[in-house]
Amino acid sequence: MSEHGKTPVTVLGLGAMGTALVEALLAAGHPVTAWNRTASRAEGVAAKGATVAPTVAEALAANEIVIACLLDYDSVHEVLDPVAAGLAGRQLINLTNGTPGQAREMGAWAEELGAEYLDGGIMAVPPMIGTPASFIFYSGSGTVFGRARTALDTFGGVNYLGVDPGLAPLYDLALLSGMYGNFIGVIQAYTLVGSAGVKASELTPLLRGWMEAMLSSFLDRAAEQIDSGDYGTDVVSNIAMQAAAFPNLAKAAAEQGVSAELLAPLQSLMDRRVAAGHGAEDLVGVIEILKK
Ligand code: FVH
Repeated sequence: MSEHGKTPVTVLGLGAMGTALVEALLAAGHPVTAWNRTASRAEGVAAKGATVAPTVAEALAANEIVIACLLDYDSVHEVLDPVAAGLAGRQLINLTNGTPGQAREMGAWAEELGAEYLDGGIMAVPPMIGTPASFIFYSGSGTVFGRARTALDTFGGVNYLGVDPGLAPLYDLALLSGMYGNFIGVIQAYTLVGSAGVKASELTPLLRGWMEAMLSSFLDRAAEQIDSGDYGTDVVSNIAMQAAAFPNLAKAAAEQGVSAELLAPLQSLMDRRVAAGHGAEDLVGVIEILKK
């Protein structure tokens, strides 16, 4: 504990996100020891009060709570494997993006070395860290989550999902899947109107209103249908109708001389669902193909 009762924390990785985490901890009065492979990237946080460790081993030795925020799980192993013995007695919190399988492997590996492990999935970009818009999924050791809680609270909201370390990345990647699906549709919309010389900013208010209206009604209806397994109730736009109209999106793109490659996978899913006899049901029934 610092003289102000704030838990001291070690942070490994001072990329855009690691730096934002360190700054949030320092702003809340937590003593921070930081390490980064490229030492020059530590200068900014050093100026704000972080202690910069010259080696990973010294960073590990400095504090019981160790947060890793590196590029990927391979880089976490690259950094920690050579100093693995130093993990004994540590509480390792890994906020690096990865898969559920990677998180479970790392949790088991850390445990064998005598460390407790908490995984995290950050649902924010660096400027959001420390604001109410940021939140992080955690799963793994509940003990670590409890002990590190005051430090973790400085990053934004927290959502602890249970002892399986794979759950935090699972939820993280589920939300990112939703985000990327939306982003890619928006990019296609801008491409299509752009082919007629329309500025993206002209389309934005129309697209925003449309997306907000469609997505908010879709979310609740889809969840209800998926949970019940009944895709045929209260269908206002059945999938057979949608599969018949959907080719026009690609045809319009071709007429305008732009690519429709982003749309092909959904056309295929809709066609297969209709061919399997589910044409009268709702679009969300394609989940039955994805599940297999
Ligand atoms: N930035 C974002 O918007 C997202 C938001 C959600 C969470 N992600 C994940 O956070 C992890 C770190 O992302 P980042 O934004 O800090 O990434 P970079 O700025 O590219 O920094 C990468 C750090 O990783 C270090 N590093 C990379 N490879 C190695 C290695 N083999 N050995 C040691 N360190 C390595 C790198 O060090 P250096 O290049 O400065 O020496 C940076 O510290 C990530 O999982 C995101 O998916 C961010």
